[in-house]
Amino acid sequence: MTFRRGVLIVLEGVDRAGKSTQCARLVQALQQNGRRAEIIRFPDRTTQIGQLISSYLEKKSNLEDHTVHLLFSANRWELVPLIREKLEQGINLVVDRYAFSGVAFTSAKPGFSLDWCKQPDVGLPKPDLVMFLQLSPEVAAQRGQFGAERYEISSFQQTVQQRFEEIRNDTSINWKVIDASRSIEEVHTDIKSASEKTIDVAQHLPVGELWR
Ligand code: ADP
Ligand code: 2DT
Ligand code: MG
Repeated sequence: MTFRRGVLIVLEGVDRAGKSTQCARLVQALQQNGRRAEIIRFPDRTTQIGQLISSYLEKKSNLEDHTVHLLFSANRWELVPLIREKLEQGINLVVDRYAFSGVAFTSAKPGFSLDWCKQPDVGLPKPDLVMFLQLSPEVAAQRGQFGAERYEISSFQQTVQQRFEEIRNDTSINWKVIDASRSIEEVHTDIKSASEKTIDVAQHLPVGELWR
């Protein structure tokens, strides 16, 4: 039997688009189909770097904007050995936010270019598929109020949405835009089908390098 690696599938999108809900549903569905699958989320708030980030997001501490950007990136790099190990073991990884959130959120701040924001993440394991859960701010608002975390302000989120649109012009990435305004089940059906197709193709290919 030829060896098949796990694939790296990322879900991105604005706040309340349904990323966390759909990551959990996808992992469950892949497992039910007899595949190995696990969830990873960024930021991973459990590590020492993740705790610095979490405290910043909860507004319990302040960090300079470049510094926190580099910490978000470092939080991905510290997980790379684990990510590579899992993929090599044939475990499919479903990732709740990745470097695209990193670029979209920091570049929504004044004085940050997309290009500068991308640099620290150049060379990360490249996702085989990035699904962008598309949702208008109006529909997102119907899904409940913002929480109290640092970036949960509607004017900032609108700028983040614009940055995501720019980032999606990057044709080196396998993007799939998903209409996230539908029911959880309808969205899930699309996400599962795109993921299964990606697994069939990408499991035979080497893992790429992001933005390189
Ligand atoms: P995200 O991780 O993108 O911020 P969540 O998965 O946490 O989004 O979902 C935000 C809220 O919206 C939750 O209360 C969730 O139950 C609800 N929700 C998720 N998907 C849908 C959907 N397709 N339709 C309606 N409500 C949804
Ligand atoms: P959630 O835990 O609710 O997803 O919110 N963020 C995330 C960044 O600014 N840079 C990054 O690199 C990443 C991964 C998005 C986490 C918040 O952190 C922001 C919302
Ligand atoms: Mg979430």
